[in-house]
Formats: sequence, structure tokens, C-alpha cells
Amino acid sequence: MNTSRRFFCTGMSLTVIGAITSMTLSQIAQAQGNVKKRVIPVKVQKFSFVPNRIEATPGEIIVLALSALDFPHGFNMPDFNLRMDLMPGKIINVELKPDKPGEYDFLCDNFCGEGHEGMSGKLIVKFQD
Ligand SMILES: [Cu+2]
Repeated sequence: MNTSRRFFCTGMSLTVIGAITSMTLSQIAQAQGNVKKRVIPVKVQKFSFVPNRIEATPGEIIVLALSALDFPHGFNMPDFNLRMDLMPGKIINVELKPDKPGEYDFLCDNFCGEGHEGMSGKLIVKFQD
């Protein structure tokens, strides 16, 4: 009885060690840049994001490289709980890994003039046709 219980315990700890090891390996892979990221430059100016329609596949990692050209705009993606200030002359990189297919709006949330209300775009996440 005692012997079999000891074996059981050993098995458990081996499993735990295995899980920790595989997690560490995937973290090393990320640190080495083995994870593919697609960088998408986005120009931000009164009153548009260019491009204003960005497509991605579920699970893909994309980096929006946002540059404000003329004014301090804001970048807000409510579905991702994300907002950034975009100051002219700086590139702000926003890394996203959208897992679920769907359409996610983004918008300027810093009033920038008469066309501000229409300053928005969409991230469209879908499996490729
Ligand atoms: Cu704006």
C-alpha cells in the first residue's frame, strides 16, 4: 500500500515539472523572436486612420505602428480595453493577439476638430477564405 502511494506521488511531481519545462521553452521561443508578428503601419491624421480597415486571422499577433502626423490624437479600442495617446513625431506600437473572430472598432478619442466624430476604423478578425 505504502509503496504504490509513493509511486503515485512521484508521478505527480514529474507531471508538474514537465508542465513547467514546456512553458519555459515557449517563453524562450518568444524571447528569441520565433513568434511571428505582423507590423502594420497606421497613419493617423485629421480625420482618418490609414488604413482604417485592418484584417487579421484569429490567433495572429499584429503590431499596429501608430503615428500621428498633425495633432495629438487618441487611439481607443473599447473591446480590447485599450487606449493610447498618439503624439506627433512618435510611433506607438500596439501589440494585439485577437483570438476571436469578429469586428472590433477603434476610434480617436481626443477631440481634434470638426471631423473628429467620424474618425474611426475596424479590425476585422476572420479565418482566411
Ligand atoms: Cu483625432
